[in-house]
Amino acid sequence: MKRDIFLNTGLYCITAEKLSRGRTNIQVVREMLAAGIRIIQYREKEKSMRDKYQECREIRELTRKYGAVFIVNDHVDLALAVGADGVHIGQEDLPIEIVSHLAGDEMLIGVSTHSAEEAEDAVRRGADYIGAGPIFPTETKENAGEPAGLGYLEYLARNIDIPFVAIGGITEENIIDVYRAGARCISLVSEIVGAEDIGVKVASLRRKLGIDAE
Ligand code: 3NM
Repeated sequence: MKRDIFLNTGLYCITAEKLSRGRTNIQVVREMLAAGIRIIQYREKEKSMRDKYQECREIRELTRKYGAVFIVNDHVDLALAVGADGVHIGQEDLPIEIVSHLAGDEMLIGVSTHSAEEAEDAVRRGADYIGAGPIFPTETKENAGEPAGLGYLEYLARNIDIPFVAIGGITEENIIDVYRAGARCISLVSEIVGAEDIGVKVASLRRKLGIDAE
């Protein structure tokens, strides 16, 4: 398993309860899975660790039922505690080698990158995939930094051998440009969690990418 799951998976979905129109993370994940999404990342910056643990346990059960990959943002301990498939970390978190040592061989490690230097460093240190963003301006992530632009995706498509996920400011209007720049795995946060009907939104994004619904 490991890296292969990212090839041509299309949409990588992330929770963001505040932007979810009053729906809970769990409700949103249920809708994502029902819409055929097969990679889910739990991202939650505000709740207590205990609440995150309870939600992640539930999401682990749901994702397992659907055969979906489950990745936990920020916390390797939480990822291990619930038997997640992966952990996603940022540039300010523990070094990749340390997370990798703690997580063991089977767990996927994703790393957020914002430049060619960070991407190459993440590959050297053993990341299984990288996040590439923000591609466009976004308000969903605090201190996301200046947009890296489509040129960053073109660079990664030509130069990086591990999968990468394009993220940040991607919408139904610009997703085709992201695809054309070389991204084969794409993450849209507010566009999906904030959709009135997540199933309809996912189907419509897939049509834009020319991916058949599962
Ligand atoms: N990470 P939206 S941007 C979670 O650049 C996250 O690493 C980013 O949200 C990065 O699709 C981002 O609503 C938020 O713009 C993306």
